[in-house]
Amino acid sequence: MKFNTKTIHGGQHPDPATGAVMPPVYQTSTFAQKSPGVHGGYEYSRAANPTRTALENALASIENGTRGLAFSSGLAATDCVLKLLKPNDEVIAMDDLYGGTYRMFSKIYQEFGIKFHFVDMNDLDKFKSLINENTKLVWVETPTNPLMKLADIEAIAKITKEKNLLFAVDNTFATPYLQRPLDMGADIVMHSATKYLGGHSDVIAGALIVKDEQLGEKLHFAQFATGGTLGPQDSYLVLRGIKTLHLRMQRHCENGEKVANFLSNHPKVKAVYYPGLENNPFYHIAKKQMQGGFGGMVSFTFESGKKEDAIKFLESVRVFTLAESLGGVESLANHPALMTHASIPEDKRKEIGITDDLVRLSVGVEDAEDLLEDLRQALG
Ligand code: P1T
Repeated sequence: MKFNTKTIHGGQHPDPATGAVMPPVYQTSTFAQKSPGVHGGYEYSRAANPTRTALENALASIENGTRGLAFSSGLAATDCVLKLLKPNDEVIAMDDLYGGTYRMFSKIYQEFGIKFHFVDMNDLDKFKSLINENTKLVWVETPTNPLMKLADIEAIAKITKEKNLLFAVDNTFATPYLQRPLDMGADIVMHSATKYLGGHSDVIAGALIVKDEQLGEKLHFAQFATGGTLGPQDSYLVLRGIKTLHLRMQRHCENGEKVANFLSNHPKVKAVYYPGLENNPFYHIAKKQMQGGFGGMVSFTFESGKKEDAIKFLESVRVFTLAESLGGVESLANHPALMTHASIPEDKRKEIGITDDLVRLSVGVEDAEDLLEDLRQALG
């Protein structure tokens, strides 16, 4: 099956009881047993629920994995991976990450005795120099949130395989429509399904997908034992979102390119961060590992370098909505330093380039002319 067909049919079957084409929302916490321990595969919804199973099968299908797991949020999915580690283990992570992921690593798991190194994964020598006998996990976002940096998944996977390390890729920004990390050698794909997979800004959800069945079993055990599972109604919403992922992503990419080009030619704009621009330092990696476009996320800074200009712009947008999150059909605008990445200390933010005049746009699927006109008036 090809990708677009998989978004609709991957791992899906009509409901065996009624023939319903969409899976019913099995809004139940528990399942009747014939005799103690004798049941039809479902006993308690924290362990498994048929609506969540339908979503998990779809997730595995679109990422070319063997097992998908659905969580109550993207951070719950990340948290589950960290539960594979023990005190004194070390993690090497991309230096640019969603603020909440950085917060979990540095404020929660560091306290449990796990050591984190944050590094630009494009410097493979630096990355290799940090690997030691305690290193267990490598964590990257590509493209990163919010600076749209890319990491070469194949090149990193070659090293992690050699050194026997787990390699997880947060594929939230690209989605499997553009890039399938498991096919490039990653061990775990993570999603904030709140974003493009759900696609309609109406649900908080997360996902993990793996190829290795044993690893899938370990992650499922950690999820079941600690409880961050997705409810049936929310599972249904994400599953419904996935069915139009390919259609939405196509338009997100078209509009993203138009917005990036518009901003690149605007006199008030200094830098535009979008991997689809030919002068972008990550363009060659994007061409290699992303197929079908470059996504709908665009960040930019102001020629003036002033925070006030970014705030004025964000207060002036009308079609874009000033809000956290991304990946829904509607366009959103965000100020990372004050909003999504405020949990990263100011000196760290400055060090990696999250300046106070940085604005991040999640370009939606509206008519591009309306989006460009909105940007024109807000910049004006
Ligand atoms: O919000 P949640 O579903 O828990 O997902 C966390 C998360 C993980 N990874 C990436 C790349 C993300 O962007 C996020 C959530 N991000 C936002 C809410 C945001 O506005 O950037």
